[in-house]
Amino acid sequence: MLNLVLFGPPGAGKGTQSAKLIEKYGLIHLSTGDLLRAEITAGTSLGLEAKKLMDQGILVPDSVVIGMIENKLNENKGAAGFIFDGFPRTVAQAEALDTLLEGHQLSIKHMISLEVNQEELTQRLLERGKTSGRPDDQNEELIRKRVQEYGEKTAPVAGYYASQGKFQGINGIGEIEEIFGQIVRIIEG
Ligand code: B4P
Repeated sequence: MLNLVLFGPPGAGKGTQSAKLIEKYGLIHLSTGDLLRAEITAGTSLGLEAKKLMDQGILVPDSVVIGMIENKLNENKGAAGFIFDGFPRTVAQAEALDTLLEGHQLSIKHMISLEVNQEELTQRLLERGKTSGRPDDQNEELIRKRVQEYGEKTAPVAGYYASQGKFQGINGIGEIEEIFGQIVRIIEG
């Protein structure tokens, strides 16, 4: 089973590369960002709470996203593998994911980190904001806040996977196909 974590700051291209990996390897896509936006669209109480935080560029509580991932793992027993996109975003989430996977006799094979500088991230997200309708993509100050949250809470997750020998960093700037080729080489390496 191929279980991957796709990692990187907001706008690094995790969603973009996930779509290509799913097509090539038939993996189940678990994006906590997409799951939270679905809750917001459905108007659930969880979605209403999450929206308040997401609209400020702040991470939602660990317990909320861990619970969502647990449900999805249980719903997809027998899958060819999972791609975790935008999760884990804190060390507590990474530890919880390992525990959940162990309960299913599974583990993460690679943690692939897309490295992109702040200037490029801001450009990409403002560009996406013109069409995505996402409030968190339409304001430069909010984008800066998301990148700051990433630096403070999420970047340490890289060390967690490095200590397990699973961290693989790649340059996330360049042609989408070329970046995808680098990811495939890691997987098939
Ligand atoms: P997410 O939905 O995870 O989204 P993201 O980080 O904004 O984007 P991603 O990296 O997937 O970028 P994409 O491929 O789309 O998070 C949103 C919010 O949800 C968070 O701020 C947080 O509040 C909350 N949240 C989510 N998960 C959480 C968790 N686990 N714990 C707590 N809170 C959580 O690419 C962006 C743009 O760049 C696109 O327009 C794309 O076309 C473009 N692009 C991609 N690759 C490119 C390339 N190589 N060159 C040029 N442009 C490229």
